[in-house]
Amino acid sequence: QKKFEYLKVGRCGEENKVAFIELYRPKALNALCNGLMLELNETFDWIDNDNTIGCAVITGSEKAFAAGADIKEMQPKHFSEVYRDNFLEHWNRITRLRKPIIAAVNGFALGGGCELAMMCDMIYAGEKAQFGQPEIIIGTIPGSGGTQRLPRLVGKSKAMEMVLTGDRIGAEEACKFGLVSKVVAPEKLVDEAIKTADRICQHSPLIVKMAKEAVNASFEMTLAEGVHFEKRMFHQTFATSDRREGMTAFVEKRKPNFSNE
Ligand code: CO8
Repeated sequence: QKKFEYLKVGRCGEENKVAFIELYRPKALNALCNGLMLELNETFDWIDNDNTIGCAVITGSEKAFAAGADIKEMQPKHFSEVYRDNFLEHWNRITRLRKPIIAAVNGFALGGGCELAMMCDMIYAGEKAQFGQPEIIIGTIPGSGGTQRLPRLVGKSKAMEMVLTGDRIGAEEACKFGLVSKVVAPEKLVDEAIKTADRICQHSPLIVKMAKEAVNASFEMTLAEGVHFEKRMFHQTFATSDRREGMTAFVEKRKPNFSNE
């Protein structure tokens, strides 16, 4: 695996099908500088293109998942520059990832860090994790989906409270509001996320992609459009060998042997 400056990337899981990404910029609490984001995007290309990878897990350190966009990098910028160069436009590459990605969040997930976690498919949190959109404190607003994804996940009142005050919420509260689906002891967090990734890897990778696409459609479509889209996708599973194998294995009382076709 390639050596990166700001990431540790590898493979794990029972059958080595899980891509593992650790944000590694300890001096700056994993603040998301441009170099780090470019390395992440390169990693996402690899995950999408490598057919032996079924799922991904992304984490940070025990102290910080990521403390936001790099404020020192942003501090001297002017409107003309950020508008002209479409600053941060490439930060949402992760939302085009077709394989599932689980964020395992210990410590701070602030600003862009919280937004990065929300762009993942699910978030598991360590008991001491803290989520927040503190941009207002430094005179700006969330710039990578925070004002849009947070209200969809936690509702308007909690999202407004977080975005307008900059106050952080802890793991339990994040779980209560639906931002996070599981809270575990910090030292068990990564293993727990890998365990879930491994479960996903047992299924047909082809059908997993279709399931992810269908769930994501619910955020972009009306209910009627979404249900129609789902039905068509459901019908399409009947064009795959893996649908036939899955149902045949059930009938024959054996484990399925999926081919990704
Ligand atoms: N950018 C750059 N450096 C940072 C950042 C950051 N976001 N966060 C922490 N650091 C650095 C500190 O400057 C410090 O470096 P140094 O030792 O050289 O002074 C080092 O990390 C350690 O930090 P602290 O000493 O502050 O550690 P504490 O434990 O005292 O405090 C906090 C931890 C509370 C997390 C504190 O560091 C903090 O408030 N950080 C800033 C959090 C923040 O405001 N984040 C939002 C940034 S704005 C943003 O994300 C815009 C989103 C744009 C879109 C993003 C797309 C994904």
